[in-house]
Amino acid sequence: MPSPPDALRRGPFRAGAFTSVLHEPRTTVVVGRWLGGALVVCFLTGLASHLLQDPPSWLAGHLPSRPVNGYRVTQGLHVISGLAAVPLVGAKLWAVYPRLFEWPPARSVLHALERLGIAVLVAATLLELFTGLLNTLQWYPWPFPFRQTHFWLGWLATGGLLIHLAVKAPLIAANWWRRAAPALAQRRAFLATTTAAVGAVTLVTAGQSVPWLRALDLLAPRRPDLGPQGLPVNRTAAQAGTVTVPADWRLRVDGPRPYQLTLAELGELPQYEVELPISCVEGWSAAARWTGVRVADLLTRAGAPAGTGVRVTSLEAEGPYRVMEMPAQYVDDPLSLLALRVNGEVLTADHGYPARIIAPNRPGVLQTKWVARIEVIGR
Ligand SMILES: Nc1nc2c(c(=O)[nH]1)N[C@H]1C(S)=C(S)[C@@H](COP(=O)(O)O)O[C@H]1N2
Ligand SMILES: [Mo]
Repeated sequence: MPSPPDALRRGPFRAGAFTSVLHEPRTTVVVGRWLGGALVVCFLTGLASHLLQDPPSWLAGHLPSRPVNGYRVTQGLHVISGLAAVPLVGAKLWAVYPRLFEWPPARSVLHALERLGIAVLVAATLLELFTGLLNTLQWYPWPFPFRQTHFWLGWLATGGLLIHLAVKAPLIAANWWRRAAPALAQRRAFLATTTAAVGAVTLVTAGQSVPWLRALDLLAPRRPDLGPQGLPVNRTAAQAGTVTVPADWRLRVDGPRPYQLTLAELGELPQYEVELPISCVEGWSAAARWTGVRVADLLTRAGAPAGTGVRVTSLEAEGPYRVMEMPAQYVDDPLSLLALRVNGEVLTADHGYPARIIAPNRPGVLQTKWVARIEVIGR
């Protein structure tokens, strides 16, 4: 490629425009290792969340209903690693940003392609972290669907990251060990500051899913122990379009022997008490004590054999979580309830009165509130 004339070399493009000694590979590699680790955890836990929430049909029957807190842990880690990645990506970009003003801007077609790849990687990563952060705040100021966009950006960022690692492998290897580079007081201070920033961000937000950090949960959007009946509400009855429960509400169960039950009749069936968390995809989770009827018992009564999945429909007029499908392994799990009570009290409207679903190891979005109908959908 022909070199651009030197007269164009101004401002940050000048030689020696950046004076910090920390724009060097060892600092970049150390921060990059932490960032890479956070992004890999975030990607894998995000993938797990996506598959649990919206499994392809070949997988739906194989998702495990145990461990009970599985989704709580993976989604907690997803949000913790994503938030930790924010200061890390800042530190990483600061270490390398002088490269943005490299001269000449492109030495060869390959070099130009490599820079383009980095642009895609940086853009996808920043957008991914930004949309994820806003999602934890339940703020969706964009016209595109969050989940699909977040999913595909995740693949783009992770693919870009793998290519980046492959291209930089020699440089990373050469700077991996401490003895590879001279010790610098500034580097130690910079890494210590970065560690402190990550620690602070984690400590003041992780309490939204880690019970013993709850007292420090200052910046997270939720305190998992605050809310009616000791449990946050993600979407109130009013936000769901003021769900009206008809005075003659009946649970309708459709299967080989369809039937309907009033709330009083449901209350007369054998009741079970389970301790299960609501693990919201938006980052908070909280355990509660639920009481109600086993979903499996309701199906047996409808003449459905074990091993049948169901579709659950809410009274809600519309909304993405109005209809939910529950594969057979969750239906058959004795912990899966049609709950009538939480923490010893009849459900309030916001927690899903008159009846809601609670099942182990499932995302909060699938814990359907204001249940109207359960229908057998086969194996
Ligand atoms: N019908 C219906 N059920 C729903 C929702 C909804 O919007 N509509 N929100 C879900 C979400 S996102 C979560 S996290 C849980 C929260 O339950 P809670 O509000 O009782 O804590 O309910 C789920 N059940
Ligand atoms: Mo949620």
